[in-house]
Amino acid sequence: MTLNLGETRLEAVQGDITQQEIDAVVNAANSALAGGGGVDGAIHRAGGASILAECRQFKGGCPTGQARITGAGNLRAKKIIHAVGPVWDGGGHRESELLCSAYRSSLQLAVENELRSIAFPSISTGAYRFPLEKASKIAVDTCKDFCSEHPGALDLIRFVCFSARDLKVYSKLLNPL
Ligand code: AR6
Repeated sequence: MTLNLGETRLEAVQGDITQQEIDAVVNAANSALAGGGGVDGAIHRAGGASILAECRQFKGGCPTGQARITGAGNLRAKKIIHAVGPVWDGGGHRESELLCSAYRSSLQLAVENELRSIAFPSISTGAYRFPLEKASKIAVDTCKDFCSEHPGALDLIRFVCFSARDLKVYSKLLNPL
């Protein structure tokens, strides 16, 4: 499913985030930037040890709702943007605001680094248990808002869904009808 917003294409695909040929791949990281399971584990495994070595340069890691950028090691991307989403804790602990901020920080870093295409996993919806319906709406709405505020700054925003079920949810949100 594809949605064109000015010069930026938003698309949802099913796939593996580590296999994307794109300028920036977003990692669903933890605030220690220490590696882990899920997307984080897959990226560090496929990308090689240089990524963790670069992450260690960020003393204090990265606060929830923010993002940091490193090289992409062996991945077919120019850069990795490590975004830290919130752990879902019932919804009353600023989870939505922090998730929005994680997407926004990632997009901002991409633009600052002259990266024109970016692939997101569904941040916080795995180990961090953020409900997918809510999280995907925040993801798409935040990206749409960013595109209206920064027209032409990005060519492509891709949502990489791990499962067919996730793809269905994102596709619905990108369908303008
Ligand atoms: N490609 C695309 N999506 C994937 C992949 C993949 N290779 N692997 C999993 N997903 P998660 P979080 C999906 O847990 O919830 C780590 O330990 C997955 O099905 O990776 O933000 C970190 O170190 C789910 O839909 O990220 C943190 O401690 C989505 O990606 C913590 O987990 C996100 O799941 C972050 O948790």
